Amino acid sequence: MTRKTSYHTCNLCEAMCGLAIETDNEQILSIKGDKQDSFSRGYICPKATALQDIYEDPERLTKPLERTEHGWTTIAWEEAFDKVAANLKRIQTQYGQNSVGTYLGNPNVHNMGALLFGRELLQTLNTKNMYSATSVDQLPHHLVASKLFGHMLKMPVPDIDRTDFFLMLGANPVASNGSIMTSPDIKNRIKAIQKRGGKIIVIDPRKTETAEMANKHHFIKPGTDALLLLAMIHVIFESNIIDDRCNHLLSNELDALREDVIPYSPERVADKVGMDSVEIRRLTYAFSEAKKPVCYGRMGASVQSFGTLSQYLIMVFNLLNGRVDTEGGMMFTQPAADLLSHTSKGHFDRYRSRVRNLPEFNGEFPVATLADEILTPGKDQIKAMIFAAGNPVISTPNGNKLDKALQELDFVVSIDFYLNETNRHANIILPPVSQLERDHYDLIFNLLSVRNTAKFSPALFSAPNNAKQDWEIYLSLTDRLKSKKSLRDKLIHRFHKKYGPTAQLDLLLRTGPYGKLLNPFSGLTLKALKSNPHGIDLGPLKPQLPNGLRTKNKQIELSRDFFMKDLTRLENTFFKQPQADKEDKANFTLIGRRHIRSNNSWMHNSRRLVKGKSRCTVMMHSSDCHALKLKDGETVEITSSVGSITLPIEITDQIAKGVISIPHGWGHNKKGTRWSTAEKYAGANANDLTDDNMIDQFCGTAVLNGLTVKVCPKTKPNTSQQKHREAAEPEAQEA
Ligand SMILES: Nc1nc2c(c(=O)[nH]1)N[C@H]1C(S)=C(S)[C@@H](COP(=O)(O)OP(=O)(O)OC[C@H]3O[C@@H](n4cnc5c(=O)[nH]c(N)nc54)[C@H](O)[C@@H]3O)O[C@H]1N2
Ligand SMILES: Nc1nc2c(c(=O)[nH]1)N[C@H]1C(S)=C(S)[C@@H](COP(=O)(O)OP(=O)(O)OC[C@H]3O[C@@H](n4cnc5c(=O)[nH]c(N)nc54)[C@H](O)[C@@H]3O)O[C@H]1N2
Ligand code: SF4
Ligand SMILES: [Mo]
Repeated sequence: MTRKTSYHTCNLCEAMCGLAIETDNEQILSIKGDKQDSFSRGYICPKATALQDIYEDPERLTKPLERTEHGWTTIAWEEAFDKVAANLKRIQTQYGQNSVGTYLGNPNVHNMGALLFGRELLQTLNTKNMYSATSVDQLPHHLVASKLFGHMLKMPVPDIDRTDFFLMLGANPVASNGSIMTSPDIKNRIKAIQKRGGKIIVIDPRKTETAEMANKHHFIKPGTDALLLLAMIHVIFESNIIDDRCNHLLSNELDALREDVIPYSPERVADKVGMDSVEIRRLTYAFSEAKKPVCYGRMGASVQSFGTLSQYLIMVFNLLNGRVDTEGGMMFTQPAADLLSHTSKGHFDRYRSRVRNLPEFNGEFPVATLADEILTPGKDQIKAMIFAAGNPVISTPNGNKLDKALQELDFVVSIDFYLNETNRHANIILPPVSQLERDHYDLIFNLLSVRNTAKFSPALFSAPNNAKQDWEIYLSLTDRLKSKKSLRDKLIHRFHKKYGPTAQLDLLLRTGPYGKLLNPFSGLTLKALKSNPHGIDLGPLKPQLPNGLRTKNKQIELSRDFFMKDLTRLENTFFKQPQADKEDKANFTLIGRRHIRSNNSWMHNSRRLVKGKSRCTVMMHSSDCHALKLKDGETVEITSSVGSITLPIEITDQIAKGVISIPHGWGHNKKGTRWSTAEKYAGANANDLTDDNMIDQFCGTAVLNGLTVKVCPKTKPNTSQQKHREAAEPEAQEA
C-alpha cells in the first residue's frame, strides 16, 4: 500500500482553500481541509470533495475528439493540432485575421499554465474578435482600477480581517466564498468582525445567506445601487464629513463631484431605490462614524445596467471617507508573483465592434455581441471560434441566439474536458488534464487576496502518458500557427516545451517583491515554496500609496469626467423615461443567485453536488404568489424580451416583493452534450431570458440582474419555441 496525504490548493473558486488529500496510489480516499494552511485554516466547501468526482468522471474527456459523419471519433493529439491549425489558417487566409474569434471562460483564471501560455496564442492569432467571461463579470472593476489606480489588475480588496463596518452591496460570499476578495473561511471571518464589536450591513434584493448573518439587511430595488450611492455621497458633501485623508484628490474634481451629487438627495431617490431616506442618511453617518469601515460591491452591483457607475461610486464613497489604502478599508495586495509589471494596464475604447459599435476593453469586445459578429455578414464576420474553458451558450445573455449562431460557423475548436452545451458545436475538442493533475500556483487570486500569501501545489497525480496540460495545448497550437519563426522563437519554444509554466513562475517569484533578487539570503524561489506545502504567510495587507500606484504621476486619478458622464443616462432612465408597467401583477424584476454546491455551469455532473431537492427554482415572495394564485412547487413560465423558460416556484419571504431570483448555469437539456448526471438534473437556463441587447451602455457588460420578465402559470408547451430548440440541435450524433 502506498497510502499518503498530500497537500494541495482547491482551484475551483477564488477562495484558494488548502486541501489535505489522502490517496492510495491513484485512488483518492478522502479530500479534507488542510488545517495547517494558515490562510484557509482547514475550511473547505462541498465542492472541494467533488474534485474527486471530476477526476474519476468517466464522461470527462481525455483524448481529442473530432466530429465526423459517424459522430465523435477520437484522434491522435498531433493530428488534432495539425487539423486545428490548418483550419484556422485557411479561414484567416480566406476571410482575414478577424474571422477567427476566441472566447476564454472562467476556469482559465484558475489555471497558471493557461494564463502564462494563452496570451501568446492570442497574440499569434492577432484577431480583434476576442471575448471572455469578463464582460459578464468583473469588467467594471477593471475599468475603475485602470482609471483610478493605473492598472486594470490594481483592484483593492476589503480588508475583512480588520474592518469594523462592512457595507456590502450585491455580493453573497457565504454562497460564493467571496469574489475580488479572496477570503477562505468567510463565515468565520464575518463572525470575527462581529466578535470584535463590528457590524456587517448587506444591501441586496434578496435576504441571502450572507444577509442572514449580517447585523442589518436592506432590500434594494435591483439596478438602483448607483442612485443609493449617489445619495450617500450627497449626504457626505451636505454634512461636510469628507475625511481629511482625501486631501490628495484634486480639489477641482471634488468641487465638480459635489455639484454632480446635489440632485441626488436621499429623499429624491428613496422610492426608486426602495429604501427609506432616513435609513440612507443613518447608514451614511454610521459608516463615516465607524473607525475602520469599508464599502464593497460585487456581481449584483457590477453586472447590471449601471454596474460601472456603481463600482465607481463605491470607490468614490470609500475615498471620500478616507478608506482606500488604509487598515480595515479597501487595500492593495503585494503578491509574491507580481503580474502587474508583466501585463497590460488595460485600454478602453481604442476601437469598436463591427455590428453594434461597442467599445473594446483590453482588446476584448463585450460577449453580449458575440452572436451578432457571427451572424452578420460582411468583412470581418467571425467564421471560426476557439473556446477555451468556457460555456457561453449557458453563461452569456440570450444563450439560445448564440447556440443558433454557432451552427453557422465554418470551424469550431474547444479546449475543454467536458462536452458541454457550447462545444457540442465543435469540430475538434482538445481536452486538457483535470484540476488535480496539474501544478497549481494562484497567479490571479493572490492579487485579490485579503492577506498576502504564497503557495505552490504540485500536481497530485502525474498526468497519464498521452494527456496534455492546457499550456501544452496552447503551446502546440501557437507553434503551428506562427507563420515565420526566427531562431529565437524556436529556442524559446524548445525552452517552454521542456520547462513549462513553473520556470516562468520561478522567475516571477525570484524577481518579485519578496524574491531572491531583492533578498539574496531569504528571498522566495519556487524551491522555497515547494518546501512549504501549507503555504507561506506574507502578512496582512499594507498601505502602499503613492508608490504602489501605476498611474503616470503616482496619484489617484479621480477620473470624474470619464465616469460621471453616465449620469445623463441614469437621470433619463430613472426620472425621465416611463418605468416598466408596475400595475401588471405578472411583471417582475429578475436577479441571479449562486449556491454553495454549484459552480457556474460545469459542476453539475457530480452527483454529490446536485442530488436532493432541485435548486434550480424561481424564488418568489409569498404575497406575489398569493396575488397570482401560485402555489409552492408549481411550474411557471417566465418570459422575457428574448425567450421563455419553465421552472418550479420556491415561495419565500426572503426576497423583495416584485423581484424573482433564478440561478444561472443550468439548462442541461440540449442534445449532444456528454454529462448524463447534469442532464438528469437539467434545470433551465436563466440566460435564455437575459437579453443580449441589454448592456451597461457605459462599457458593454451584460445586464444579468435587473431585467423585467413576466411570470405566468404554465400552460400547454410552447410549440414554436420547441421547434426553434430542435432546429438548434447539431446534426452529429455521439459515437
Ligand atoms: N458556489 C459558488 N461559488 C462561486 C461561483 C458559483 O457559481 N458558485 N461562481 C464564482 C464566480 S465566477 C463569481 S464571479 C463569484 C460571484 O460572487 P458574488 O458576487 O458574491 O455572488 P452572487 O451570488 O452572484 O452575488 C450577487 C448578489 O447580488 C444580489 N443582487 C442582484 N441584483 C442586485 C442589485 O441590483 N443590487 C444589489 N445590491 N444586489 C443585487 C443577488 O441577490 C446576490 O445575492 O462567485 C464565485 N464563487
Ligand atoms: N445569468 C447569469 N449568468 C452568468 C452569471 C450570473 O451571475 N448570472 N455569472 C457569470 C460569471 S461571473 C461567470 S465567471 C461566467 C462563467 O461562464 P464560463 O466561463 O463561460 O463558463 P463555465 O460555466 O465556468 O464553464 C467552464 C468550462 O470550462 C471547463 N473547464 C473547467 N476547468 C478547466 C480547465 O482547467 N481547463 C479547461 N480547458 N477547461 C476547463 C468546464 O468543463 C466548462 O465546460 O458565467 C456568467 N454567467
Ligand atoms: S470555497 Fe470551496 S470551491 Fe472555493 S476554493 Fe474553497 S473548497 Fe474550493
Ligand atoms: Mo465570475
